[in-house]
Amino acid sequence: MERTLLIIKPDAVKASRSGEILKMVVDAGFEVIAMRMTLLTREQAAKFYAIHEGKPFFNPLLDYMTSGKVIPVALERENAVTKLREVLGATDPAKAAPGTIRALFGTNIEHNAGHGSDSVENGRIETAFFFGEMEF
Ligand code: IDP
Ligand code: MG
Repeated sequence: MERTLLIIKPDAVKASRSGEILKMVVDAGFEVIAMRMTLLTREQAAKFYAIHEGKPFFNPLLDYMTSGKVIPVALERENAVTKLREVLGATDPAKAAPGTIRALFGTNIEHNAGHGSDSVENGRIETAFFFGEMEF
């Protein structure tokens, strides 16, 4: 079964939207296979987002992702990576389809409520980042 990582980002956690977001992914047919709440260190955030190092939004992104608790959630479903990105909506909440997590709960292109893995390979790497190589 395909695996992907959802992160409920600090703005959504602070706004008490975590329950609604989890309900949306469960209603979309995902199984929650692991979940926790954590405050990322700057080092962890930099490692997780290493692909964006050097981009103008990299340091602000680390500020944001370490500004409060996040909820990483390992999810499984057929076609999980593509499907989660559909449920999340476009990176910029202003461009996200109505009814998507980012359209409903995101503030702007940076503070956009949720993360979803962008490939099947990264789904494996990112779930392992938070939950190790444990058998679910
Ligand atoms: P994604 O989260 O939709 O995969 P990425 O391009 O991988 O989008 O960017 C990672 C995160 O960095 C975004 O979710 C968002 O929080 C932030 N970000 C992306 N592009 C910008 C930008 O142009 N300005 C500010 N923040 C951005
Ligand atoms: Mg991405």
